[in-house]
Amino acid sequence: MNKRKANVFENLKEDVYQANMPEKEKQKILKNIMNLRDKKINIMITGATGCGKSSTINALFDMEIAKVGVGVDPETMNITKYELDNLILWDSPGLGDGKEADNRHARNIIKKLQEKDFSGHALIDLVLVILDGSTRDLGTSYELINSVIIPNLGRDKENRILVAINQCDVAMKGRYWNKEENKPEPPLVKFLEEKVQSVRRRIKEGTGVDIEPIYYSAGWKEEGEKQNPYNLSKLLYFIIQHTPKEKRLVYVNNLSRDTSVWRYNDNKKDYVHLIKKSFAETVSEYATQGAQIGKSIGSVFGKTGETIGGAIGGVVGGVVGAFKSWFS
Ligand SMILES: Nc1nc2c(ncn2[C@@H]2O[C@H](COP(=O)(O)OP(=O)(O)O)[C@@H](O)[C@H]2O)c(=O)[nH]1
Ligand SMILES: [Mg+2]
Repeated sequence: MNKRKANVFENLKEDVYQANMPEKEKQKILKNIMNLRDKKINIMITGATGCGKSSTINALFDMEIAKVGVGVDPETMNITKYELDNLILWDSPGLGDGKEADNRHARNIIKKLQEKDFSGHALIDLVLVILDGSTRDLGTSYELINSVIIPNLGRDKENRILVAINQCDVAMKGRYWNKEENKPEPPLVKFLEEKVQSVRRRIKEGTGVDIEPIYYSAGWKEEGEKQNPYNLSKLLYFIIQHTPKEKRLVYVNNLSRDTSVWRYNDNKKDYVHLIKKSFAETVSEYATQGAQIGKSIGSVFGKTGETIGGAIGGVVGGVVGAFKSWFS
């Protein structure tokens, strides 16, 4: 585990100071880096009590911030804000806490979705809706997605909502979960893929919006025992794809440095590689804007490459070389 906290912006600056290029170009790039550093990401995380919002936040990000499994008082429960540098999470109760509480939650969510940032854009970049994969009745979740969230997302709806089905390990009451390899066996995979399709269909029918849900497990910890997450890298990859490109580097400094959380994923894609590549794209498209450094970009940002690689549990040695290839 890499204990040093990543600071991708400091590394970018250092790389530029040390690079062999005209002072004028350096100044342009440094200014771009400052701009990237000032970007903020706001994510709303919502879903029924017990679906795993807190567990998901703790698994993804580098801080034990969200209390897991705390009893909720629907009367006082509201949106909780977590700030990790420029990454801001809004943990919002979903529906299913009774009519009165639900009305209040819905109002709070709608108000938050309508909020604008200082530049007049919607404050919330992305809504992550978490469903509890172990329950049959997803009625209140469809209500939340179809009647509360999607109608209030404004334009570009597909890119601002991500639906993720958690607790995939216990979707069939724990059957067909391979504990040794921390992955679902074929009957559970089939069950989960059908669930994904039925969620997709229900949202399409209800709103006309076509989204691609995914399934994962945030894992769990209990005195001395733990189960690692599954498809957490996939979830992060989808989150990044749904985040405006110029904001993506904000994640790098705040990801969990526990390499075991990123390890277990379906093999449909090499998510870890794709995540690094999306960070590299932000560097190449935004950090160097207006500057002439051409093909040398991979060699200029060597240290940054190490940081990005280390940030999601890549083996730091060997990452520098790989960084060059992420740009191609
Ligand atoms: N088996 C299993 N349990 C989970 C998973 N994610 C969360 N849990 C458990 O579900 C319960 C509720 O989780 P929590 O994160 O507090 O949900 P929240 O109310 O949405 O914040 C806790 O006991 C968690 O340990 C998972 O992927 N698999
Ligand atoms: Mg919680």
